[in-house]
Amino acid sequence: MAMPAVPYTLDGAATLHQMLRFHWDKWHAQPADEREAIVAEASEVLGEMEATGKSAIFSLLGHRGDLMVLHFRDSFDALNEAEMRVNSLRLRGFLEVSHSYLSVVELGLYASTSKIHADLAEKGFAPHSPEWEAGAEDVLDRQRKAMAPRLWPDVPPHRYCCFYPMDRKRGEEKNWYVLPLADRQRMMHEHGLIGRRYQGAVKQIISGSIGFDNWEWGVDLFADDPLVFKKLIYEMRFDEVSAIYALFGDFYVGLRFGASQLGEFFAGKSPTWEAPPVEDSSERP
Ligand code: 76R
Repeated sequence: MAMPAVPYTLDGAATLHQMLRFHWDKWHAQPADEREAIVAEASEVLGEMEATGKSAIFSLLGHRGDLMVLHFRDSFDALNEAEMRVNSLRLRGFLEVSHSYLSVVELGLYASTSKIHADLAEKGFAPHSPEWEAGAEDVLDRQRKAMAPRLWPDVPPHRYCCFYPMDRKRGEEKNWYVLPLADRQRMMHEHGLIGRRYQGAVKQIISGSIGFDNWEWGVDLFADDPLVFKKLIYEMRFDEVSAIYALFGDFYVGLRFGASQLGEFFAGKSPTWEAPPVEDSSERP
């Protein structure tokens, strides 16, 4: 009996990265009291979003934008609401969206997919039959509950963020998508072993973007030392799944700061970072 080739995934927060370019010349042409009022409004609105733990502001290094605003939400509807709140700010008149990325937080279940298939087959269910689908949904539902904190994350409170999109190769010679599930499972296991050695130094959030954006995944790494990004990504390049099957897009590296510091930022200073207080998540829906 041919088993499905697709690994199960657990899908969580709707995720939007907004990369924004700031029009400094236009800004400096504004009277000081206007600028102050515009910053006060932006600090208040973005401060409210930040206090939920689900939105964060970063100062981007380099030419791909001045700011990155990251949002995790419960639905695409809530994500669009966040986007529209940013759009409605007076500050938006000085900001141009230089790039954005839409994805959904994803936990790939390479480790357990073949076990789930084997259990269902042992019960005599045919792949994709209603009993098969119901049995799989049962297991996934339990995993979804156990993994809830990782599926619905707050933005990790670290100073540096490294975001980039990725594909798995679909070439004539090397094609991830035609490999047997067992081979992909083995390679993803080895990938995970490297990653686990960086636990504590880096927090990674993988989001899936097939059907949503131009690449297949978004990778977010958060750390208090930016060199950790280079070391981790370099080490992974030598690992089979990255060496052969990984394709990368543009990298965005940002420094986190608080909405209350927007005044400093728009006065041309690089704000320092102190993790802002976040409302107790147990009080949130
Ligand atoms: O079995 C396991 O333990 C693996 C858990 C795991 C999955 C499923 C995992 C662990 N990742 C997974 C999926 Mn990852 N990851 C990246 C990059 O690829 C590169 O060379 C660089 C980009 C980094 C730095 C990284 C870090 N990972 C994925 C996927 C989806 C692929 C798919 O489903 O086919 C991609 C594209 C991807 C890429 N990964 C880890 C890390 C780290 C640090 C870990 C360990 C996390 C931990 O255990 O706490």
